[in-house]
Amino acid sequence: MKFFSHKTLLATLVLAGASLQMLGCKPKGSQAAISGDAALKTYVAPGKYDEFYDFVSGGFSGQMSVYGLPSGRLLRVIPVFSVDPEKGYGYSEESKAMLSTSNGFIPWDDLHHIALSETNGLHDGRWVFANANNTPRIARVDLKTFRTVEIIEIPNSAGNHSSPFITENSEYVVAGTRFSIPLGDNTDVPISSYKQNFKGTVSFINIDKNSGEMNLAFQILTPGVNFDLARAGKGKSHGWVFFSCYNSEKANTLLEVNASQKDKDFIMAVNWKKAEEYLKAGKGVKKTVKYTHNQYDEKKHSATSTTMNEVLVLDPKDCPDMVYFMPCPKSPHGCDTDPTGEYIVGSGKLAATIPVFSFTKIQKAIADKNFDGTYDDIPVLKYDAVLHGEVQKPGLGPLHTEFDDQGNAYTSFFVSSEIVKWNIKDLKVLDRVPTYYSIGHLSVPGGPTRKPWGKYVIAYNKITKDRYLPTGPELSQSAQLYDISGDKMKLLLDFPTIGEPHYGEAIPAELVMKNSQKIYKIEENAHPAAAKGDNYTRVERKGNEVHVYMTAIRSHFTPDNIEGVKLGETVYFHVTNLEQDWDIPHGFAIKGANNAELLIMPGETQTLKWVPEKAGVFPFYCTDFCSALHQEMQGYIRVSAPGSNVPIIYGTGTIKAAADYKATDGKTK
Ligand SMILES: [Cu+2]
Repeated sequence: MKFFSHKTLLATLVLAGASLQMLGCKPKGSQAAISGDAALKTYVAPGKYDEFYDFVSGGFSGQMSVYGLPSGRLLRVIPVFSVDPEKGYGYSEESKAMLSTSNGFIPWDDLHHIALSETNGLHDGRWVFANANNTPRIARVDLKTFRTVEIIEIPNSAGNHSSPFITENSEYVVAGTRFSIPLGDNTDVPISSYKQNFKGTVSFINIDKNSGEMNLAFQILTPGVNFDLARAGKGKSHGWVFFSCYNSEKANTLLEVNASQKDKDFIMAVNWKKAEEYLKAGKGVKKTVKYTHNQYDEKKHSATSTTMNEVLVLDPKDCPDMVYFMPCPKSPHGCDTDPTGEYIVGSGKLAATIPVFSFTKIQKAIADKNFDGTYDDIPVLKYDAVLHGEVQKPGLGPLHTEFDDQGNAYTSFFVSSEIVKWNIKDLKVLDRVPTYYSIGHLSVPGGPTRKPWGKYVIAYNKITKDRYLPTGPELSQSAQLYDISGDKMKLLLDFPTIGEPHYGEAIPAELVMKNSQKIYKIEENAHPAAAKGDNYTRVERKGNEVHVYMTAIRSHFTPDNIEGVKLGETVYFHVTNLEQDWDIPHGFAIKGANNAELLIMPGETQTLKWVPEKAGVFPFYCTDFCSALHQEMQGYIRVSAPGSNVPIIYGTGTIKAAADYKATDGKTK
């Protein structure tokens, strides 16, 4: 047996003192929280796959990121609401329409929440939905391609926070407005007239069973509160959606004080089956609005944007028995239904307890008209009549709850920076672990569904501080992975995230990877500017525009020499990637373009717009390393003075004049 020398002992004590000082105000057990086998449990050997995909919001990056779990490896950033020069998203002519709104082209948004599509209350691995919190929109990402294929704007809304929560069979995704606003024709009103003129809405966006296409089915007019989060009922509570809301005080200034006056705000319970009946009975009032509906056609490799002008609005005043309020302490954020659909958990940011409501009791209170008056003419159910019970002294600042497959709930606590595990039936606290630091949402794989897969809980944290090497004033955002397979939760892993990770949903990899698309079939390419072979390549002048119909294949562009463009003309490069192999994209970039690159997948056509600003010869090249001769994959385009008589000539290897080609069908004579 060895003894510590005095020197070693002294060093150990000094170190211990230093680390105690560093720990300072951190949660207890910061260093001891890692269990011995954490590395083994998160190790995914090189060449092996992770067990889960985790789709995580990118917050103010406007994008969604995809991680493998349990490794925490970043697999992909999917551009959704923000332009992405890496992928040409929002820069290529084809993708610009995805970011069209009633306010014009918007290159950015703030993506908060994720909803995976469901069938029979289970994740089906088809689509993932995301919300834009700034300019209200919902996006659909196709999990065959991991690409954003649809974005629908939400009218009569401002700050689409309470979104895109999904019903059990993906009948609807919902969208509750964070800000109430003046609606209708005259919105130019004093802000101080909030109580008279400001209204909220919740929207129900229908999802087509087969195509996934979204359609704004109806909106419900609500009092001027702020909607925060929502969850659909399941099982016995199928047909209902529960929305948390704060600011029942209807404050319009200094909300941190003025919207925190009442002991209880509300969870709003909406019976959407009833709403459907009212729609059928013609109770929906057509309102004139303006919103865009953007769709990406995977055959034409192009997005189109359609302006919509109408929405059906249901007013609870005309539709009794459709909307109820349940009192919920205090400024609730999370509003989560357990796997059975019987329990609805409210998480009041300023509350000292967690109220758990019973769907059975809600139904009884409605039947018995057990009301505590009304709020803007909408019945308020008696708190005690709908309450299953309260979790006592759970922690500080409860935000959000998810569930495992054993009847347990996991609630995040922002203020006390921890995850607390408790039993849904007897409401007893079972375990708590610190998070580093200030957790917002959390997620259990399958946690919002009828059959959670359990195994892990992931913390999405608001503050990172000292968890990684410092990178100046701005630090990476952070998530943490905990093992929940035993009685006690165990911290396994920290991993950095892109933007602010508000929320994520994880799904077993096997449900997604089997559908993953490898290429776009060239014979199915219906892009009007596709060149599906080198003999279709050409350069055409159309008025003030020059269109280059170009192909890319290892390792050359056709054409790679182009002359005859005149200053003042706009050049469109329509580049078709002729490859039919997985993982062989080609890129396209040209010197001095006020634009991004194109990144063109096998079989795809994309277009770069370029307005030359001076005469000269400009090189272009492939940006994505594609072969041993990738560096040779380059070309030149010559731009001449406006009055020049340089003819259009082009080619690769052999240079031809434009006259050798028929402009109409692009085929050689
Ligand atoms: Cu290349």
